[in-house]
Order: sequence, then C-alpha cells, then structure tokens
Amino acid sequence: MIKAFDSRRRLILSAGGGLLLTATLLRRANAASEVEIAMAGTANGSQVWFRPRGLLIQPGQLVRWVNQDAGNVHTTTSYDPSNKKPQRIPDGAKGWNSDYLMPGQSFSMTFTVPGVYDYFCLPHEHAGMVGRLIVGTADTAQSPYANTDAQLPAAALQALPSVAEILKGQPID
Ligand SMILES: [Cu+2]
Repeated sequence: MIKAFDSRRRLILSAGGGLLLTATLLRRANAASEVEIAMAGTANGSQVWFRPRGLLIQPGQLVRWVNQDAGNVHTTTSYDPSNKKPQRIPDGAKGWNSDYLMPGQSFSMTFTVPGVYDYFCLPHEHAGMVGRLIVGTADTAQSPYANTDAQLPAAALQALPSVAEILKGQPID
C-alpha cells in the first residue's frame, strides 16, 4: 500500500518535472529567435550608440530595438531609398524606419532576406550612431556597399563594424 502510493507520487513528480522542462525549452527557443539592440547614450547626450552595433542573426529572427536612453529620442532607420539614402540593405529586402522612439519605447522587425543591413539613427547619424546586421551570411568579407561609402558621414562610416568582424559571430559593442 505504501509502495503503491510512493510510485504514484513519483509518477506525478516526474510528470511535473517534464512540464517544467518543456516550459524551459520553449522559453529558450523564444529567446533564441529574438534579439535586442539597445539605443543608449551618455547622460549629457554627448555620445550615443546602438549596442550591439554589429550583430549576426539567422533568417526569421526578430530584432527589437529598445530606447534605453533616459535622456534622448532615437530612431532605427535603414539605409535605403525609402529613407532618402543610398541602398545598403540586400536587394529585395524591406527597409524600415521606427520614427522617433521615446525613452522606454521599442521597435521590432523580423529579418528573412539574407545579407548585410546598415542602419542609422536619424538625429544622430552624424554623431556616428549607426549599426550593421548580417542576416544568415554575407557573400564576401568585404563591404558590399563600398560604392556608396562616400555618401555617408565620416563618423557613421567609421562606426560600422566590418563584415568580416561580424561574421565571427560575437556581438560587437
Ligand atoms: Cu539616436
């Protein structure tokens, strides 16, 4: 009698453990399909940045930009003609513009077309607030957009991590 009770109790416990494990795995899967990029800056606004500013993701992943800067508004805006800029996103990819994000606000976008995506912050492009995403892979370790480099502010061009660096896989702050 006691034995039967014990085995049923173990059964219930193990079922509970299984559910917990399933929930944990699902949470991990969701976390893996989403990545976050912070918009941040110094308290006096003299320096602003995306962190990480260089990031490798997989097709189908969602990127969420979050304005974590208590003292500034920011945007995430793709370099492409829809934003009156030279095209520095893959052919066939959709450009984006978050518009102004107040502190605490965020903007999300799912990336499916592989390639290199350059983007900037509208009010801070000249301060070098830019970022580069690589979705999946890139054809070359060289910049695929070298032909439009001259159209970018010097600080922006300088702040873009190289394709080769991003392809190593570690986020670049
Ligand atoms: Cu900004």
